[in-house]
Amino acid sequence: MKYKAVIFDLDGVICHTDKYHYQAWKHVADELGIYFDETINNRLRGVSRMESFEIILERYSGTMTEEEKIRYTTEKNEVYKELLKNMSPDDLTDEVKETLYELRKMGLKLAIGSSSKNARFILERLGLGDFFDAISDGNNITNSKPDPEVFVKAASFVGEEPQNCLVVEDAKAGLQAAIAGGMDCAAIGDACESDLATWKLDSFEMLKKVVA
Ligand code: B16
Ligand code: MG
Repeated sequence: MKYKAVIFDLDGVICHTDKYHYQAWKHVADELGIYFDETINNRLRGVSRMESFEIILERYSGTMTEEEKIRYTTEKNEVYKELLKNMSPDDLTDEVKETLYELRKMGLKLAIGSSSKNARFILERLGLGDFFDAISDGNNITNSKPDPEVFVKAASFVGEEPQNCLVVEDAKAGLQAAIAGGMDCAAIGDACESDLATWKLDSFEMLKKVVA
């Protein structure tokens, strides 16, 4: 086996909360009269909540105090959490579920490395609350991707050296984070546009071949 552990990004890899992030940010952007579309939303993948808001504010002509920024990011999170309540185990595809169970059968340790502070709630909604060997998320880091902290912590939580871990990511910032942490990375979805990845996945189940 090439690796001992696989560290999965959550949003855009295990599930598609990206559409809910979009809707919640759109709500705030509309309130402020800021132009916001799917292309701008793609730049928010893997980026922390406040850094995401700073990207949205690039198109804002006014000024905003730190207090106001906290108010709007809190509002975004409230809208987002309401949308997350719509999620259920049906939002986990059979392909992702079966692949996860097969990787576990192969003896790999499986962890989450997500920038989201809502990661545990999302995993519970998906019926994966107890599945992973470790969860490293927005609550246990100081620096978000492309800083490697979230993945370095995930590797240490499962007791593996970075060189024995494979990171699976849908965001360029996540690929950069994995590389900075000394890990191989597999790109899926949007991240396939970057040439940084060790592997490019055409599908989630292709992971079984990549790790073998
Ligand atoms: P929250 P990931 C990231 O999740 C999202 O891709 C990104 O859009 C979001 O801003 C970030 O989590 C923080 O999320 O507001 O829930 O703390 O891709 O790292 O799993
Ligand atoms: Mg992601």
